[in-house]
Amino acid sequence: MGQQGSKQPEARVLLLGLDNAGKSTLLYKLKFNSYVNTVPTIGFNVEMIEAKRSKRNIALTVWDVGGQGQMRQYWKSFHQDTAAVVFVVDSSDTQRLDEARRELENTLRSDQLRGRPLVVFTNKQDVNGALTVTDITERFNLRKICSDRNWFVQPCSASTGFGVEEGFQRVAQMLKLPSDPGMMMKDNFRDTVHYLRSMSTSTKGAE
Ligand code: G3D
Ligand code: MG
Repeated sequence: MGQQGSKQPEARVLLLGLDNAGKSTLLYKLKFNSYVNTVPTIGFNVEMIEAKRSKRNIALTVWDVGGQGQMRQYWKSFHQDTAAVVFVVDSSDTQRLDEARRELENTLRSDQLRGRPLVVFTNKQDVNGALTVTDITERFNLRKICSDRNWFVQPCSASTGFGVEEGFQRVAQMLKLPSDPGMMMKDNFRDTVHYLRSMSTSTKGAE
């Protein structure tokens, strides 16, 4: 399809977490380096961002799937072809930490995500009293639940931008590319990448 001749590797990143964790704020901070007044995501947002991996540019399609209860049943349909999972936690919301942990555990049980790296963003570090990386690593029992995959915990504030780019650089280093052993890319993924690329080209043309 349209990707013939394109040398730039592409990979899908899933952005998950409970509603209100800060996923959409994170995505738009990364994409536009600006604060976007978010509304609860119904359905999903998807954006293409460029990242560096071993001096090469790679294109990440980042899927922000709505975190509200009724949407969570659809998370599974996004697992296919995923190169890395990003899980965003509201570190200031201690009351929902167990709910977040359960959702993460459920996600990691997916066969299609077996061996895929995980980066947890402990978001809202700008809030007084926010839990630290160490707190969340322990409360989520990450060493145990990630014994069979690469994982990393990135402190961040999607509002201020602290830790956001750094965390995504880490995602780019850790993710599994379609050319890596055991990874396959399906046509529907290629089509999505192609579509997003053509959209961003036509938007640039309109400016
Ligand atoms: P979601 O996409 O995970 O559901 P959103 O979450 O990105 O919509 O963010 C939910 C709320 O958290 C928003 O506030 C947003 O401004 C806020 N938020 C996101 N990231 C941070 C952060 O790093 N620090 C702080 N203090 N707030 C953050 P509103 O008030 O618009 O609902
Ligand atoms: Mg959202």
